[in-house]
Amino acid sequence: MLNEWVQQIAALCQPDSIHLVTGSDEEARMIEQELVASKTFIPLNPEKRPNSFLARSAPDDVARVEDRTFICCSKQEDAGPTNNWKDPVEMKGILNGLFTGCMKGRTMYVVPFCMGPLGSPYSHCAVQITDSPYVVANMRLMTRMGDQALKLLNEKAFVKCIHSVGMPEANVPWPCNTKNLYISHFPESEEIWSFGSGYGGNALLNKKSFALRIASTKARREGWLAEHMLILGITNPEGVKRYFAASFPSACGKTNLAMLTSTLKGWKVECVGDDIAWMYWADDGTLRAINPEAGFFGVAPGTSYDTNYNAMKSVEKNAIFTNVALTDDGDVWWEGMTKTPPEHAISWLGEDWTPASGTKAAHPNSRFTVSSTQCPILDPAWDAPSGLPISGIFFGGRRSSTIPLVRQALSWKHGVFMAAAMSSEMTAAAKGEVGKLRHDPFAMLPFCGYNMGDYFAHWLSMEQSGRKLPEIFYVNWFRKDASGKFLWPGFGENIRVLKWMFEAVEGKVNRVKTPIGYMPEALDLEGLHLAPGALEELLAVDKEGWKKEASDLASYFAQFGSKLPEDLKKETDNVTRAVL
Ligand code: GTP
Ligand code: SPV
Ligand code: MN
Repeated sequence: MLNEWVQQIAALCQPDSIHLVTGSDEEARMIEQELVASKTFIPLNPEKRPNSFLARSAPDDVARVEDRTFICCSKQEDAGPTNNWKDPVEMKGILNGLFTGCMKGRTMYVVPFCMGPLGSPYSHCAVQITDSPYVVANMRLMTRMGDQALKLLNEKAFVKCIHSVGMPEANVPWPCNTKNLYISHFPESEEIWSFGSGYGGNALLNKKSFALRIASTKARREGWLAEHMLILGITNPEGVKRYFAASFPSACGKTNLAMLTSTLKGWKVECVGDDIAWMYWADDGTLRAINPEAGFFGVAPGTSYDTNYNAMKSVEKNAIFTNVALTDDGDVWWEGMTKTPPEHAISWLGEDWTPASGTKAAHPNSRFTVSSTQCPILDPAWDAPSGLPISGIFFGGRRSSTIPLVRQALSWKHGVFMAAAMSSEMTAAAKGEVGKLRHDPFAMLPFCGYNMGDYFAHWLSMEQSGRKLPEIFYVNWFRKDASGKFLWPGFGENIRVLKWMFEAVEGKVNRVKTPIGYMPEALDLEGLHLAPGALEELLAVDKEGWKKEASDLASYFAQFGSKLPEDLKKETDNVTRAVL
């Protein structure tokens, strides 16, 4: 089956050669050398950062492109108002034209990969065909790929991912074709066709394209959840451990939270995953989560030994860096990595840079790629085939006003409403206007492979008798004061909020009921010095803000028409009434 399909794609793309990727170390070294020869990879100083490389993308291929991302299902209604829809037959016609001969003069790599622990009943297999060795090198760190995955394919159906940078014969460091971008998903035939970009989620089809867009449609059919969520374990001073999953939009804090270094004595966080969770209902009624990935593709800027010690330790060797700056001693640097910037560096654009340049040395969406196994606080059970039981789920966006530091949902329905009502200030993770507030339900706006109204209904349908529903919370680390400074210190101090949620799950009552959910009566702030009045502001119910929030939400929800579940209409009315 695999062979036939590979031959068929090869006949279309006309590569010079075909390379079935095994995942061996020798093969990895060979691909790295090839990438160095083509100047895609700059080897870093082995004394500073062994076996690590820097890649610089084309200046216009730096992030996900949501306006060129398509869901191609037979009925437009199934894609819904928040996705770009194209008729599958029409899209296949366009793609056939673009892919014809698109790999001439290049090698076509065939990458079998497994999302989720090998041998887990919850894992799913796929194969990505790509003409980008950079993609292969990244997938080696981020997925379980090569021979180990090929063995699992057998006769089982696999998701078909086809990717081309769209630049045949090219011998440039970063081939791409950004005039002809198509990141297209066919949920009905479980295919992904991506053309023109070599960057991140546009090209690493294992991640958002498969593990979220295609997987979310599978999950809907089969009664499980494929979510843009980190998974972490929290252990309290008594040694009790609980797992939480949490959803924030792109570049809003998942990797940082998943690797948190606790500032509270006796409390410990361990990392299961930093971006995607697949969750299933087990026979005992618990919700269990696996991390389908095997590595991190994390935001570099802002990452330092102070803010995210464990990420910095993770990338000390065997890492790929994309679009960060190169220091004079052959190491990497990005904004926020050290308090004092280097006196000179080569910017992500390959130009001389000094602190006086007035430009960013690293692109705001520059990233590191590294295997999960290099994370010092990787949970010992991160790879468990049966997944880990989830006690709580929380959501949060980047909101400078209105949304409090933390609150707990009044019920499952209310929790689904809170998540559906999420909005967040846009970041550099996707092409668009950074800082602009937009609705991003469940942090899945760019990643839901079907109608968002149906997705809300799917979440509501999780509430069934015999199930131990996780508690739902909503957080916001990003409130700002009048001068634009963050009111909450964030990072390791977020443990204080995690502690409150952990104890809420255990039934310790330390909360007050408000129109927008339960809020803490008190938080453990020992040893923390907040600005006077900051806590009050962080935990206030801003009536004026919420009035605006509610009316804006009603008009946002209106676009889903009859697809908007009645329960969410009711919840909107409840909040509106309560805050008025
Ligand atoms: P994706 O990989 O795009 O899905 O992003 P993510 O959700 O994993 O975000 P990440 O943890 O990489 O954080 C993105 C940016 O937010 C980084 O620059 C962080 O330094 C910053 N950040 C993360 N957590 C906090 C926090 O608690 N407070 C503040 N102020 N900034 C934070
Ligand atoms: C995100 O944008 O949410 C990411 C990075 O995690 S990417 O893989 O490019 O989607
Ligand atoms: Mn993400």
